[in-house]
Amino acid sequence: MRIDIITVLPELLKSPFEASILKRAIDKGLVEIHLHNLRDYVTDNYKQVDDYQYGGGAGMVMMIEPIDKCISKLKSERNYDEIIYMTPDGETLKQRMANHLSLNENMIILCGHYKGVDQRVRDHFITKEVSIGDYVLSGGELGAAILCDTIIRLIPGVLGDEASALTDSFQDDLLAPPIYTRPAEYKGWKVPEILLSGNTPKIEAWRDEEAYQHTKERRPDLLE
Ligand code: 6GU
Repeated sequence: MRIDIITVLPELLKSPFEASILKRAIDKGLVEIHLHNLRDYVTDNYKQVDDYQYGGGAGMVMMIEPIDKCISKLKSERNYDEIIYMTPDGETLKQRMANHLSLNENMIILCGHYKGVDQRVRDHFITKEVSIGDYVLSGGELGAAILCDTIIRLIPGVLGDEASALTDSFQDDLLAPPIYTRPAEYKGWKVPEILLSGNTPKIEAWRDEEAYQHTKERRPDLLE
């Protein structure tokens, strides 16, 4: 998979891809991340990427020309499955969306900033608009990092234990059951006996029930 991220703040997006699972995925050659600084696509001397909005009103708007230049150059080099715009009024990111996007080969992610982008960018270039939740971020960069994380960890070979992505919270619309490791007793607090029994079918049944109860308590909306 190849992800091209277009941003006015590339520094903000460097560290997530230089650590942990995402770095390992890149090192293994399973994913390529390319950061594009929108200012590199500005022709005027002031390196201006935003301007006042027509009709008046507070806040700057990202201009169409540098975005067009960047997206058009990328599109001339390869085909893209999706051109995503990160915005609070996009479709809310859910596990199902991450699962679908993880099957793609090439994607562009455009990070919104200021008030957002000129509507013509959304009308003519964008194929999907994504929000990461009902709150406002200063820009789309942190949202893009989260979107990339959810997608990349699903690519086969990225996680060491192939089975573990399938047992995550939300993967079957349930929250994860409680987990424990050594010691079996700490300050008198015991690990549930069943987990020490070695009886795999019983352990699985216990985990399923715990996941169900946990979900019913915390996120009953997931069971509807
Ligand atoms: Cl993707 N961008 C911004 N600016 N705010 C958000 C968001 C994205 N998702 C939720 N809030």
